[in-house]
Amino acid sequence: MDCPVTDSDIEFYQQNGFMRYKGFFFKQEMDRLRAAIDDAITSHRDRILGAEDGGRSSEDYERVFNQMVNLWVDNPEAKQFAFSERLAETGRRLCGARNVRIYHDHAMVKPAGQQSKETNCHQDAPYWPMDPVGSLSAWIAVDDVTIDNGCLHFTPGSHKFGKLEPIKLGVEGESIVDKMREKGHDVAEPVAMEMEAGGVTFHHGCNFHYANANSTDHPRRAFAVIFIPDFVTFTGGREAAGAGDEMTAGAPWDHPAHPILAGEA
Ligand SMILES: O=C(O)CCC(=O)C(=O)O
Repeated sequence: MDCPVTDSDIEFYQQNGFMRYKGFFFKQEMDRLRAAIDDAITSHRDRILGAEDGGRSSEDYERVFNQMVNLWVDNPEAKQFAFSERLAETGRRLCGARNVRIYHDHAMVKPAGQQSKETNCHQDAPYWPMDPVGSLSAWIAVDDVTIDNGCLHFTPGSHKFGKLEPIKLGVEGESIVDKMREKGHDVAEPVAMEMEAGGVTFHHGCNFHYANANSTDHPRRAFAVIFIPDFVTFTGGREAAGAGDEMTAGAPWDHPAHPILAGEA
């Protein structure tokens, strides 16, 4: 397996809480993934997450993006990417785990044009039933992503603030970076992660990140996979695969809905 991670990548990730790999996948592979996402979104509209999901409550949420989770369960094409050993091994090395499991995958299609809204600056970790922090996302650019169509922006070093209060995604003006600056914290300027289709960024669950509204004429598609390191436990309650009742709060993640994708069992 041709895993791109070097020692200096690991150091960069630990310092900054993100890492970018341009050209991680071939463009032709993204043609397949794009078709799989379009098919999933059009044929399973009932599974698009809306205002009620996980505290992300907002009537405007679908203008931020149309989001669908766990495509891997019934979409073999999407599963090839969600279960990519090279992707998982890259995440595993960056976060320094013995192994990583999948939490869930998700397609995020940011609609084009005037109705599009920004993805507010937020952390992911407050929405995840996990402790300690350390889980991370791999975010695959399925289309070319630019500042204008909603590439991600990461805030260097912000993961070191740890897990903070969740903010309301889709609510105008809600921003974790603004909240922290109002409290007098020194927060770095975010950096834009423009890249062509096939590029992948990895980000720590506590990194502050956002994406602009998509002001172009075409939807912006992304496919992300969240990895749980072996040292992270389940904190109980509701979780994305609906397996929370079959797991033990305070214990390591161990359930067929969250298989190990890289590293030793
Ligand atoms: O794709 C987006 O606009 C936001 C993605 C995001 O917040 C994430 O993957 O954690």
